[in-house]
Amino acid sequence: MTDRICAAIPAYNASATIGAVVRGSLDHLRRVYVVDDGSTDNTAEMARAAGAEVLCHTRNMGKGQALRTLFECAAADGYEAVVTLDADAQHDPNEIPLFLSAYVAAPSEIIVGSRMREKDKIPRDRYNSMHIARFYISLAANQFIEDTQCGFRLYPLSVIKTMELHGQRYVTETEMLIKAGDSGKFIRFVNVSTIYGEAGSHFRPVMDITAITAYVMSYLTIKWLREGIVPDKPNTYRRGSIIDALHRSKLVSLIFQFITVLTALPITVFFLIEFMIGKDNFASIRKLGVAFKIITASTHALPGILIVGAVDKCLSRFGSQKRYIDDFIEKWYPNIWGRKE
Ligand SMILES: Nc1nc2c(ncn2[C@@H]2O[C@H](COP(=O)(O)OP(=O)(O)O)[C@@H](O)[C@H]2O)c(=O)[nH]1
Ligand SMILES: [Mg+2]
Repeated sequence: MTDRICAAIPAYNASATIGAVVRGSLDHLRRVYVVDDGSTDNTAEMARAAGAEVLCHTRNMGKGQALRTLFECAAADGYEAVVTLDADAQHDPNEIPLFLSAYVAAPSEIIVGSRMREKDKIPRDRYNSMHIARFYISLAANQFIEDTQCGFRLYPLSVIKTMELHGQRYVTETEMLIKAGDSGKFIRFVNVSTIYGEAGSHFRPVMDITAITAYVMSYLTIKWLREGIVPDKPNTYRRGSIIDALHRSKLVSLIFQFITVLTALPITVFFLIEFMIGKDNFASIRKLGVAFKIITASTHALPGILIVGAVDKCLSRFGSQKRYIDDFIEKWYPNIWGRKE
């Protein structure tokens, strides 16, 4: 089986850690691909010295583009599936066998590492953003996904082939979960260790969270516009469908996302009314058995995050340790699936 699966590591300025990640991965898989994404340090040399096959982007194109390059390369070399790991040693390569066993049981499902077993190790602000992201991504993917932001995953390339990928930077990983889930595929998870070490992050909290939120909102808008009028069809994605057409051009995608964010609050009320009047529309929501009222309320609470966050910041200036934001997020973005973590 290790002949059919390879490791794939997107890397950007990761010279301190990439060697160990590559060597650790080679203990479990015969081939490791690294995309050096325009690094300004010697990431490529370190990866090569550790035994990886290295592809180089001439400039930094972001994690999403690096993943696309890795998928293309693995597919061209005849692999069936890839295990992706972060380059900054946040994932323990010795946990690769967990993914391989899960793949044997379910060869056509994306398998996501979940760090929620040790969620207290996640910095609280990152956890909060993951919690909100999970609420909406799970709605779009028609199922509860415990950890939507972990880069330690196994992707069967047959599943990747069923979707067009347009997301930039960190959006791509969200896009893949949504499109797989919303075309009717189950997304599996395996528990992995939660490691927050020395390495810094390239994740830009405001920009990258905004990009992910805007993408998910734009996706849900199209999904729910369709589900509002087409009965009994919870899975709305198919390769080449309207959502792909709207994201093919960067400019159109940007305008479309901007409009959906601006209109998110009134359009959710419109969807709620449609939901209350209809009987077998919004099949994905009805199947989940959740009240659309909660989703509408949560969406209207989104601006509250900025306000409560600002209040916490002000209070902390005066030496207060109180964080109202944590309770706010737990309350307004509940686990409506009732699944245990
Ligand atoms: N190829 C490429 N990979 C990136 C880039 N930014 C991040 N990564 C990869 O994505 C992983 C996770 O990114 P990181 O910045 O550590 O985000 P965090 O772990 O979510 O805080 C890194 O370890 C890299 O493997 C980028 O610009 N290009
Ligand atoms: Mg990291």
